[in-house]
Amino acid sequence: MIRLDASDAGFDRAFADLVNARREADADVARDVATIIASVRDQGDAALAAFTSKFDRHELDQSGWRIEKSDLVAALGGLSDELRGALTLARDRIRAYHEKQRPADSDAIDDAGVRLGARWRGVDAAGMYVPGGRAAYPSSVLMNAVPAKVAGVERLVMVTPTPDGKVNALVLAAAELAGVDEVWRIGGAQAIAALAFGTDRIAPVDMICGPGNAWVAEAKRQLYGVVGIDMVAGPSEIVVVADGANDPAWIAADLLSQSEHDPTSQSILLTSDAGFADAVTAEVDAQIGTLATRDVARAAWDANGAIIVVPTLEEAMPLVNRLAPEHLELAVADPEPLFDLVRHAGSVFLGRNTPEAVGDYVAGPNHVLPTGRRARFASGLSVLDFMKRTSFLSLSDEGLAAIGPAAVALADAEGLPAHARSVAMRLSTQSGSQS
Ligand code: HSO
Ligand code: ZN
Repeated sequence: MIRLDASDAGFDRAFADLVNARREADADVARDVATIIASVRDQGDAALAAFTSKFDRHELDQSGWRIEKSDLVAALGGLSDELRGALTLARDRIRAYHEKQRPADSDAIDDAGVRLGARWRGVDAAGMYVPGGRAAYPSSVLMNAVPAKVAGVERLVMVTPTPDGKVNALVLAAAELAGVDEVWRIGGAQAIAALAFGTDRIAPVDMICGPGNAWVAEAKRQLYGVVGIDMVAGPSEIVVVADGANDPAWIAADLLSQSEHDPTSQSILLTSDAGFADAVTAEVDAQIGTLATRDVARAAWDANGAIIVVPTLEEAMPLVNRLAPEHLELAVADPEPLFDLVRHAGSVFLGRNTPEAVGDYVAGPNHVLPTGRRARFASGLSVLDFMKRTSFLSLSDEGLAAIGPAAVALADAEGLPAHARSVAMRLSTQSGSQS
């Protein structure tokens, strides 16, 4: 953890280092991923079986390539009532929030008499990556699958590694609740390549969503263009802006809720109260050892944690905008004036009573958010990521007469005579029929 004070002489430099610190994949990953992608493109299912044997230590021909619908139903049925109820509440709230994102079609005749509009349609097939191991979160299954289904995606294909052949019942239960259509037991860059190109067994998809490790993220980046992708996700982060009236234990818990995700996660506190900064530091140290996730949380907090003391919380906000954090908590009694100053953040948690963890699970907005300062130009996962827009136009005689001559002039200027002629011919027929 580093502690900075905005009024210190070297602050600008130290803050710039914090903003620019790279916590993402290196060139070796890119090279390995390119090799894996090429193998899957050329050898299809045989490559998938070989990589699964090597990385996940089971043979797909024996353990089974797919997880069947009956297994998903059984996984859901096997949950405790409490957990099934919690997942169902989460699913319903996420669905209600995302249903409001469904865009409206447009269709209107403008002043020139030209009919113009756009129609939104879902992609036919989407692939969803679900990590194995530490980050196999049922909540993320819901956050990815529900917007896809709200968008009208008919074939939603989940891929997930089953290390040593072990399936994750919670993930399967969430898949069933969310309406996933197909599940394949493959993971890593090879699974992304299979979704993009298709194999004999697996039909290709049109876009791919879902978080993954550095290899998965790199595979999505390399295959963008062959398929659509939701985003390139990097390590998670939280920025908490808090005054001295908060309970230091609450704020410490919030910071640790992000640190425990991954050793590369980042948690940053900005506060105007130096004594509060000391108290939170002590609380983090006290709480961290009590977590079952302490090794990960400690590694992340030690390497990437930061506490920054600022003269006033208003002065924290330009720093927040430079960080463009994935999650931003404004832990003050009246967050509105600070909220008005936020320009770049994936999701904002307003007030002392709104911890990020509620948004991770059950509030409704998506928890798949832009990381690594991408909130400067990107947004959280939404229904729109699974849709595309088709524009349309239709010209009446009147409309063609109004705007056609300008098209002819521009076609002539660009040296494209067939363009000019295709418009001009229609215009002359029209003027002929009028005379
Ligand atoms: N905070 C994570 C999402 C998550 N948290 C899933 C718990 N489970 C990234 O936004
Ligand atoms: Zn989380």
